[in-house]
Amino acid sequence: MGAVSGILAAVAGLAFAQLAAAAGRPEASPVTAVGGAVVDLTPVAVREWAIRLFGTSDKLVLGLGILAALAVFAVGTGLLAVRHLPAAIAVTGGFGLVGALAALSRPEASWRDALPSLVGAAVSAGALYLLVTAGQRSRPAGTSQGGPAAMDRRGFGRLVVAVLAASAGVGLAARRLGAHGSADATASRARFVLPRPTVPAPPVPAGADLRVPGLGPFLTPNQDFYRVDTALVVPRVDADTWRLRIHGEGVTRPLSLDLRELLDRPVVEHDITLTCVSNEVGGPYAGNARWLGVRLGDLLREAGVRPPSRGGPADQLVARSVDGMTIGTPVEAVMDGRAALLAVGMNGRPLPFAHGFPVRMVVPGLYGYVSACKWLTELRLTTFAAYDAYWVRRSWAQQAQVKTQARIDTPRPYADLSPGRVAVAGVAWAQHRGIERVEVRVDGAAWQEARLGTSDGVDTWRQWVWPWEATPGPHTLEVRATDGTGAVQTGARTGTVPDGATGWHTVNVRVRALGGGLPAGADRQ
Ligand SMILES: Nc1nc2c(c(=O)[nH]1)N[C@H]1C(S)=C(S)[C@@H](COP(=O)(O)O)O[C@H]1N2
Ligand SMILES: [Mo]
Repeated sequence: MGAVSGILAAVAGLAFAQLAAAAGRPEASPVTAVGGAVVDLTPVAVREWAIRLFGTSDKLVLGLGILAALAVFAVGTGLLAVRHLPAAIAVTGGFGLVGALAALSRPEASWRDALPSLVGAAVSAGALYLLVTAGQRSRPAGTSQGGPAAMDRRGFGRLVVAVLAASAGVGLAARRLGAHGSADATASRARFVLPRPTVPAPPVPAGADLRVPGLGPFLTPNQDFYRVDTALVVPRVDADTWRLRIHGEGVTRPLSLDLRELLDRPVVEHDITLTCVSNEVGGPYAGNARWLGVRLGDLLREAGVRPPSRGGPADQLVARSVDGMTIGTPVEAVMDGRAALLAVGMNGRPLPFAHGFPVRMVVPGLYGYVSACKWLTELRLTTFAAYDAYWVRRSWAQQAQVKTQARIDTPRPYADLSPGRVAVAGVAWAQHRGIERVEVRVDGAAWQEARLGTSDGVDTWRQWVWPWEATPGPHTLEVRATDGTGAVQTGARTGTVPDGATGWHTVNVRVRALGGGLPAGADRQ
């Protein structure tokens, strides 16, 4: 009885909290707020471990973990309530306070964000009181069969059903309201027509895509593009009310622009490969897209900014997103002529919400965590000495150029292959320096030069393929790239922290004996 009451009270509290959050800010829901606080407080080693273990499902796992913890606490509180109701109600209030404090600690929070947790705790305490007192009345405590206790047992049963029904109803209403709340943003994206590029990118060269089975397309489709961010609910920003503010040190003409004003400026198109600093050697956090947007360097010049090399006082550009993420980028890199963009388009479509709609940054040559702020809302000029952005406060480097990497996409690790010709293929990247050569070696023998896909410029990855005459037995394939400056990728293995992993991607495979599937040697005469 206590356990059931505890769980039901928690469910009712969560349902009402969700409704209150949906009516205000979805980020203020207790589960999301506590989850966000956990994400921000997680030590970098644990975060990297979770990413390795769960990949991009890490958020789902976190959500399930929080719910599981809540269930345990709910059962405990219910059991306590049977013995000492006031104590259980106090504990419930305590949970409400934790949720409220978590919500208030989130970036951009206002006092209103405490309400969902407090409402949830009040409802939960009320439900707990009703359930436990009804349950206690139904205890046989010496009364005869069929007496008032049996009636009260029915009363407890009815109360259980009523609490469940109310929670389900409120939960559904919260979902409805949540969908309605983001309807303006969804509509604004549906209405948003991408501007025509003033400077279109030439078509991707025919030979860039080698079309090797097992190798992804040269341009990564938006729905397959990796996603890395701290947002537990994807921010859905209304393009009609979106604004960007540019200010800070050395800004002589501060700007505040809405989307139309931003896109009154020349719009360019550029292919850029984006990679994550958390990507292990051989890992999946790399994608290539055709981006459409306004040149950030031009916009900064318009605001009166001079790069440090021309005497400007600010060397760091801090981008801030609607969810409070801060990302610091060298002003010099943004203004050195490369295609640093405030992007609105990704592969011919408005940015998907998950990739930063309506406006994000992309800077060729820099990892995403120091360049690619999604759901952008503010650009502030400052110095690296004066300010550490979000990831820098979590032991990542202040500045980080993308390191040269090559990846074997086919064959897959531990593949079981037939002897004979095998296409070994993958991608290699060294954004803004370009890829000049890719080499493969088998079992530590001499490096063999792979064939490269046609270059689409220095800012994108290049596909590569190498024909291997595979012989029976276990084999180790290794790959290394040489960038456009002639520097050969280092084989020294380092981890992702603080500024990106190094080392050669290595894949172990097994080649069957001739005749198919027989153990090695069994087919020998
Ligand atoms: N607002 C916001 N922008 C962000 C992040 C984030 O957590 N929040 N993560 C950054 C990181 S670490 C990377 S690698 C890229 C990933 O962009 P994508 O999810 O579109 O692939 O976004 C960057 N921009
Ligand atoms: Mo990243």
